Amino acid sequence: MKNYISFRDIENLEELISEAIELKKNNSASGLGKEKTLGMLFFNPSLRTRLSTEKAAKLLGMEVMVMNADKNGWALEFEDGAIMDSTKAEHIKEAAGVLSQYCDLIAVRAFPNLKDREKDESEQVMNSFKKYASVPVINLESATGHPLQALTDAITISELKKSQKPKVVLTWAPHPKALPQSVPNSFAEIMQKVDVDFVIANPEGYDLNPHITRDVKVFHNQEDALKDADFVYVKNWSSYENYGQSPEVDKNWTFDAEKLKGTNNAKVMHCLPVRRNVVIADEVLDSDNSIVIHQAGNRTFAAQAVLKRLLENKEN
Ligand code: AN0
Ligand code: CP
Repeated sequence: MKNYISFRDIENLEELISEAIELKKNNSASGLGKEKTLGMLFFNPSLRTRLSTEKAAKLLGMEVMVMNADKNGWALEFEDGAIMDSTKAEHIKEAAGVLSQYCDLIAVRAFPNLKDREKDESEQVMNSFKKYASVPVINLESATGHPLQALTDAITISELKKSQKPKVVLTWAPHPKALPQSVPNSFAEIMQKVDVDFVIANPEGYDLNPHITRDVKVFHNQEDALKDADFVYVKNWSSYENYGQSPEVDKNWTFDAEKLKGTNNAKVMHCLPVRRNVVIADEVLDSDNSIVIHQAGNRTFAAQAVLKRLLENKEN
């Protein structure tokens, strides 16, 4: 693996999932990262991604440097040929070049602005790091994807499934703030690559990018979609069609005990952070059906498997 910017950078998904589960049982690669440094840059807040990726790097023996780029770094210019006489103090060409002097791997979190769809879809921040860094780049959630989360989710389903081909439902839920489509995009992509029966439920006006969902069945009726579900992945996202907006929804889409009853005693997933009693009701989050903490625990092993691949590739 040369970079981990999208889950499409994974060469053999089944193998990587097995490797992460193996690493969880036995940290057999603890010396691989000796004298190597991971640099992490955050343009947005994080709890899980920051700490699990740091932990994963340390389990491999790496050093870790973390920077809140939005608060502590110089404001970065990403446009080529820009005349930098305004507020941006440093160009990504120098910033990525310099970071590559200090780090063996660079990881970046940069959310979309949710205003200009075309600009967000160009993945300017992630692609600029890829272009100007001379070391591998890792996506810690970008404008359109969250591939470390998606790998975690595939690992979690693979670990906990009780049948060969479980039914997995991704359902939209309400949220007071407009959120990126990154998590559902990457989840929908990875679910199309593993052996599950996958459907999506969302209100009208909230269909995800059809180039991502492709042939996946999309229900606008949540109850119909939830029937016989073995896993329910709950997540809010803002509208893709009416880009970045949150059009009003007439039905109640909060995932509660009543909705859970309509499933096959499903395990309930969420990437976290979750707004209790808005996205998922207390009664569900506090029940044995919720696997959100277990899921967050797996972030470490997904990150460890990815960092291991990137380090191994560098050595070859
Ligand atoms: C972010 C999102 O929905 O993309 C991060 C989730 C991992 N969530 C919030 O901003 C609440
Ligand atoms: N799931 C996830 O990426 O969480 P953080 O935003 O806390 O990193």
